[in-house]
Amino acid sequence: MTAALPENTILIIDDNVDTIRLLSAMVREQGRVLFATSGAAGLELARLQRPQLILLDVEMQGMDGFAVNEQLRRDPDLRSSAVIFVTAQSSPEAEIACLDAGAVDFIPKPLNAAVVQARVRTHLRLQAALAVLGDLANQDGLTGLYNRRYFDRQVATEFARHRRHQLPLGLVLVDVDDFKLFNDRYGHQRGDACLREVAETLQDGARRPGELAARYGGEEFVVLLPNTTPAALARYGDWLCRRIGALGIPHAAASAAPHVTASIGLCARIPAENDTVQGMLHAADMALYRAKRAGRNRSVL
Ligand code: GH3
Ligand code: MG
Ligand code: MG
Ligand code: MG
Ligand code: MG
Repeated sequence: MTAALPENTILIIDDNVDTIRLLSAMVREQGRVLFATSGAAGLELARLQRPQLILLDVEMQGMDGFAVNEQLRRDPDLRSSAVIFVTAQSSPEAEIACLDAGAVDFIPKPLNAAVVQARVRTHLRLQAALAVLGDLANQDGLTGLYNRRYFDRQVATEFARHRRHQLPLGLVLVDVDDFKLFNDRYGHQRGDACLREVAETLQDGARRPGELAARYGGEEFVVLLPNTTPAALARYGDWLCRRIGALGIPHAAASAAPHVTASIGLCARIPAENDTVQGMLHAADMALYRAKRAGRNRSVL
């Protein structure tokens, strides 16, 4: 028997309490087991607990299994939970209908403990592999920060949310100063190590809920700060600039200081009706350009 991985959560949705009891007993070694006796309650739990796997009864009072599954597949937050249908209708047509609906598998009743466990084991393994791939797809390989692709997706969502609620969105563009000279002088390996240290500083400065630091490309980074006023963003930019300088990474060829510094361009505003993410990023980029022109190692709004 495999030890239960603490991160695995299995949600059982079934309107029959006896079936829930039976299934729970079968899979309890394989993860944390939650249950709901109706589709609506199951969706609520799935939203709160994000289970890896949902064992879903097909025939239920009220919302049936197919209706629950449709809601799960439609919701981007719930889509990553894999559904296994559990049903007494074991015709080939019923099985095909379950898989066509987007379920990963089908378990026929009457339940056989060894079969249920084998299927759950297999799908928990696949779910773990998918989670790893998902993380990799969003991550920058050198620094471990989120990558541009993930940032682009998140910033679009956040921009829309800030526009809807009329909140100020803060964007921070960070560009390492004279980095070409750094590479020329110290070599690419030291250059890579330098980018990792700067990235760690950015990660450290973006720990509150909703904050996000990403590698934008090359020696450029971006930080997204939800609900941040221009005044607060200006303070953040200055603080971040000091933090990067305080790393004290020697850079004898730099123009602004004998250590590695960065220039920072800021943009904070409540998105107007005709505003775009590109417009805000462009504004931050213009501010960054002014920071460079003014002598680098500074933050400009
Ligand atoms: P400025 O102060 O105007 O920003 O000057 P800069 O030299 O930093 O800017 P430039 O755009 O001329 O050069 C950026 C350098 O960053 C050139 C490129 O080789 C280096 N770079 C980009 N990505 C990486 C990387 O992943 N590792 C290393 N070591 N260097 C990188
Ligand atoms: Mg039922
Ligand atoms: Mg650059
Ligand atoms: Mg440049
Ligand atoms: Mg640079």
